[in-house]
Amino acid sequence: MSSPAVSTVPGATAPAASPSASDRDLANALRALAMDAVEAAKSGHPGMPMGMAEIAVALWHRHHRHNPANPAWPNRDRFVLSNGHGSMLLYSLLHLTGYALPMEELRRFRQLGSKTPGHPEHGHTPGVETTTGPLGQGVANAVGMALAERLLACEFNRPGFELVDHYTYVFLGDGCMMEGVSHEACALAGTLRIGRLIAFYDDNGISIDSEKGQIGQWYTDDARRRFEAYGWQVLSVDGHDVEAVDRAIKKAKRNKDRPSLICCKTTIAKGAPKKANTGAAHGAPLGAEEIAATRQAIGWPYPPFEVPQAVRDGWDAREPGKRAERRWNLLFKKYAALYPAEAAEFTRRISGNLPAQFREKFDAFLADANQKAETVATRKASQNALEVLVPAVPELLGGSADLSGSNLTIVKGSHIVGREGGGNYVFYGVREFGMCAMMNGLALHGGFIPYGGTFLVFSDYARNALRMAALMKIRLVYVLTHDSIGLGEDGPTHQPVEHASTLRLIPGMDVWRPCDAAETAVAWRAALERSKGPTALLLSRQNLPGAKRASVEGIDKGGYVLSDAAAARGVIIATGSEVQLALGAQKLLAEGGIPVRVVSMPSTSVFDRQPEEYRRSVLPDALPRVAVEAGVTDFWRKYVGLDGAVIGLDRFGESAPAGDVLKHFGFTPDNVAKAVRSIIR
Ligand SMILES: Cc1ncc(C[n+]2csc(CCOP(=O)(O)OP(=O)(O)O)c2C)c(N)n1
Ligand SMILES: [Mg+2]
Repeated sequence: MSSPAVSTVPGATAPAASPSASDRDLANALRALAMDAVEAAKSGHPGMPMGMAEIAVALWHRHHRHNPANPAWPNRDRFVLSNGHGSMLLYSLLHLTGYALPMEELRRFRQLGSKTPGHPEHGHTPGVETTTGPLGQGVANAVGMALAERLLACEFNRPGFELVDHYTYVFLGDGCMMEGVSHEACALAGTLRIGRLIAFYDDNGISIDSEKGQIGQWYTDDARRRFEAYGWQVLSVDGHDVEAVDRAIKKAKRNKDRPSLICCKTTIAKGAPKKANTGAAHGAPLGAEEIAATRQAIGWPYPPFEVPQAVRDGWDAREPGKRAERRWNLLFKKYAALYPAEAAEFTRRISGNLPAQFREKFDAFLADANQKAETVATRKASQNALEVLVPAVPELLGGSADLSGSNLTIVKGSHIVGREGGGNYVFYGVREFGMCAMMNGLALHGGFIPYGGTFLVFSDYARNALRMAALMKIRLVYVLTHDSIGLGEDGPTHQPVEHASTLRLIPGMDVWRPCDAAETAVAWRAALERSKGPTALLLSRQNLPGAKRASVEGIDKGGYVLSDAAAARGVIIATGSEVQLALGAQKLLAEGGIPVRVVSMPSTSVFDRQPEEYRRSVLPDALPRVAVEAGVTDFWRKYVGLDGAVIGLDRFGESAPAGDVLKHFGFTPDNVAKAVRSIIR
């Protein structure tokens, strides 16, 4: 399109031409907003946004395809700020391109109730694709998002209909590079040849330690060779040269079967006369004097939080965004006419709704499992459930951190994701943290419910990703097997003792430790139906007898009376493999004339969410309580009170056959019965 001709009539007053903003202005707007917002907040990180401003111009102004009016458009490019401390860069971009993030919110950076928290929070600020700040995880999230893109494209694209064909862009700094999780996820991204993933490394030679923050004392990796070794395409540019970055992005975009790393040499706090290239600019306000000097140096005469209209117009992405989505909507309409079933399925998948009749189908399996009451390990019961779930719920995307045969996460309907094409099962390799952080990205992308397995004891390796999933309230399922000393011979390195309790302490994490096949099936159902949060399934290695219950009623309440006794004088609360001990103790006590109730408590958080009346009906105030769980005891005090007893393990386990270990530590019906006798009144 040609621009309208401007005729100059001598003597006539021509309307003041609004010159379009230069790249320099676009970048300086980002610089100014970052330094001013940090100054206003008296805290924050101005250096990174100032140093990555030109990279942001090249990407967001020339390539990033998104619609500020609809942050949920399924085929938008994804953008992840893995160096989340530079949050002001993202907030400025979202504000300037036209998201519902008014300047008022930038003025309130880091204040209570603002939309601009210290680090970007998904679900809180429109356009923030994932919560970042814990360094390294954003990169892994991005790998997950890019993998989701590829798998969805394989499943839904048809000739002439590239329904899913977006890119995933991620900014990262030295901190993300140093974090081990970036190795885990990026290595796998290289192996799986996840294309359409483009990472921008803010190579500024600065992080925090030492007076000047000069990184050479603690970080001298050759990032180029490192990523080449992973199988990435690696490009190097001057990060302050918009044209060079633009060319690199074009090249990266053309390479569709390899991820790309663009190493951008930058100067932290570029533009600040005294503080550029110093550690001082990393995480503290520049100060009024330096800010004034910076304005002078970069040629930005405007007051804080004021952006001239031409620069605003330059950044405004609402029109192109609207057009991009409109084009896609048209494409989708034509697709729907030709492929109505696929279109309906795509819409459902993106919406996050489970398939119709999910419950009916699954509940038939559940009722059957309850009736059969087979003796199986709960990890095996989980696999049995997955045999039904995987074909019925195609959004399930499984995997394991190299323990598929132990976690029993793989089923007949599992198709392994390889170097190309689709699949629904990922061999993540021995990368627990990478796996879980990737799962966050997969879930955030939409279209998938990821589940991934490892030993419960190694959930620690991944813990911060679990915490982030809970913080973001996203749906995914951790299959954590070998859930106690009952795993036996592998010994204390492999025997979790504190893990069940510590996972329960993560706000928003639902933990299930089922006692048999029926409880395991209910746990799976609850995990999938819970659209707003992650679930951890803690499963036994060893066989467990099926409990006898007339119906599965009550299991979904997290805690229920499994076996009652008339005129009960106490309650035994147990989880998982210890439920059978409780039942054994109940029998022994009954023989001795002491009737007790047994409560199975597979999920404490779910139980805690029940109405008080229900909770009191299961755990009547008047009855003394004993809790049994092969793990640390503290957590159970809240259920048994100071007068109750807890049979647990406040030390590490031992290497020996499972039966011997359990007996050695007192996990016997006899011992449970003894504890009950000691507390009944
Ligand atoms: C997992 C984790 N550890 C530590 C921190 C604290 N931290 C925030 S930024 C930073 C240094 C990051 O350096 P770099 O990525 O080079 O950022 P730059 O100073 O260049 O902006 C550290 C250690 C964190 N946010 N996350
Ligand atoms: Mg740095």
